[in-house]
Amino acid sequence: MLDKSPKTPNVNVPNDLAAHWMPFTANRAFKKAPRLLAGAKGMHYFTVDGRKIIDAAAGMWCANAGHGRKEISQAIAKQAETLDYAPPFQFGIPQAFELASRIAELAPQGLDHVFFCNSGSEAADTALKIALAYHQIAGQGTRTRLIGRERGYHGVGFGGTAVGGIVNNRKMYGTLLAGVDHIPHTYDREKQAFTKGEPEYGAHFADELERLVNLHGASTMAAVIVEPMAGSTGVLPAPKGYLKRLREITQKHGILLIFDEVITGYGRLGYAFAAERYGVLPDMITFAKGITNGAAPMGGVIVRDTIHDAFMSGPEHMVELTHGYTYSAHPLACAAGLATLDIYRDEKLFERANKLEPKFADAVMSLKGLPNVVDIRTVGLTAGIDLAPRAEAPGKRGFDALNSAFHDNDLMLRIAGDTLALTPPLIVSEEEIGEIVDKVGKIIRAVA
Ligand code: PXG
Repeated sequence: MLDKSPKTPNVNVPNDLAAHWMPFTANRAFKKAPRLLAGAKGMHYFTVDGRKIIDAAAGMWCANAGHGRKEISQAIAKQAETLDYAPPFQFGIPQAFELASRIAELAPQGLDHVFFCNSGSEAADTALKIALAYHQIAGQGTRTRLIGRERGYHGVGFGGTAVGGIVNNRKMYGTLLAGVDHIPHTYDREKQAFTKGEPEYGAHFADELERLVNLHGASTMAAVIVEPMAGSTGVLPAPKGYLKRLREITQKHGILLIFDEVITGYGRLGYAFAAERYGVLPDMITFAKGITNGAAPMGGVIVRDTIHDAFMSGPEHMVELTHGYTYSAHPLACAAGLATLDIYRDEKLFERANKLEPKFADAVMSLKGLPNVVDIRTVGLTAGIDLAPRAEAPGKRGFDALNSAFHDNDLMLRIAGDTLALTPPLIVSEEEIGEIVDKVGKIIRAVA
């Protein structure tokens, strides 16, 4: 029940946590022992009680340039004063065009058109809708089947949930979309445990797509969507050669390939996009998070020329794609995006992540041998550490680690069940990597 009796206002700490139903959160546990944040600067958060917490999660895979970047906040403030909002349908702002050009420039050759939305979930749904519409326009309207991957995460819209492959995110929501299928995930602990970077074993998991083609028929298949590195499920880097093989199979059968780069985009794997790291050209790339350093909501889809151009026919007064959001290319997000891309460029943060990768991998691998550590995976500036689950309580050891990190070790990390994910801002120093790994070692012992 909400306590609606008069209260003394307190600017720092809310006196009632009941009203806010928190997303993807264990609400009751949180409200008993809140993890409340009040500020952020560089590599750190500050709690409401004034503790300084080192951020090993870039917020939630967003703040690649670190927190509290003045260039970004000032750009947002200036934009809010000059033009707070403009309708994105039938009107435009110069910043949106500039940002789209800058993003297209960073993307692989041939991916030259950007459709804006406000989140990774919207980006996934947008890409899936573009794929379906494209096939209709191209005279192949029978291609309606969408293929995701087990353990994949593409946000929480109905489209993204349907192609997603995390059972807890799917099982409560009915039949989702019809005509969806999944290829298997790429993880085999026995063959891959404690690998730095892309595992040698597992390219053949892509061949399962051939099996689905044989089952459903290529003429029914619209698109395959995968994360180049599966993030939310607990950091699963693509096996060597896997993405290339997916590209070959999709190309052979006229199926579009969508890379969900909501996490891997903007430097996380040491390149602007993972597509570049793997030398594989998808038909669409979805992005969000890092585009604004997390400072304003924004997502989008980068679309291949041939797909975009197919829509540009028919009477010129007609809307070519009946899709978009009130806040597509929102002025504040565009301003934040432009300022963010300046920082990434000027500070060479993608290259920085690339250079730091081996040191980061070595540091995290040093945790091998600690109690309950059953696997460690690293790629780019990201690591997943699997802890053995507590008997009869899957997820509890991970949850305990999250709490031990925040309350006792001044560290923020992400958890996926009993997997700890480390994914610090790309500005992280070698010293700070050492500090993070030391803290994680203490936490792993504390939850043993
Ligand atoms: N695609 C991918 C690959 C993602 O990682 C989304 C889509 C959805 O984005 P939005 O902006 O709609 O949330 C994501 C989101 C975690 C974690 O703990 C990861 C995400 C979200 C929340 C938690 O790993 N990724």
